[in-house]
Amino acid sequence: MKQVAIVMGSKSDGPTMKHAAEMLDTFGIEYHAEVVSAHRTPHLLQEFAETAEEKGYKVIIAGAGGAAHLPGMIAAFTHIPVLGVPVKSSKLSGVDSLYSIVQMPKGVAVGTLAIGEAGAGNAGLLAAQIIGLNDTIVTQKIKDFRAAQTQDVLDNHKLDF
Ligand code: RP5
Repeated sequence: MKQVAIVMGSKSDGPTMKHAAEMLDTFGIEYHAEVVSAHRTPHLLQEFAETAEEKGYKVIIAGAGGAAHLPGMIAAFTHIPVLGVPVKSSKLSGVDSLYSIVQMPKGVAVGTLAIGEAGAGNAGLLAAQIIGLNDTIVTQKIKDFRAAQTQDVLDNHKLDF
């Protein structure tokens, strides 16, 4: 069963959001991915969010750029945790995306990640950590991933210059 949904405002967000997908692949977590635009397909957004629970999603990762209303509007229609990824925009480098996502009104939550690839990757990691709360195999894979990352730094921390 696909426990995570990755949605994005445009196909142009794909190169960023694929980092969330790759992180989920690392932990063997299946996901559904599709384009859902808050502004261009508002009725699809509502239908997606309102049917997310019956589809079995446990976490929704939503990435968008510019006037990035997608994560907040999905959160408005569902109780499922939403992780928002601000995609780097061409005009304001993603600060607009970040501000559009992060400042939610109290009572409707979006967990906002960093701008761009790091945020998308960490959204995938955070989704895996949430899934891992009820999945010991996923949790062990996350522990192994973190240990390998630490070891890689320790093995390469001496500089020659
Ligand atoms: C947002 O507008 C999308 O999330 C995307 O980041 C941005 C630009 O979309 P395109 O014009 O490239 O489709 O809705």
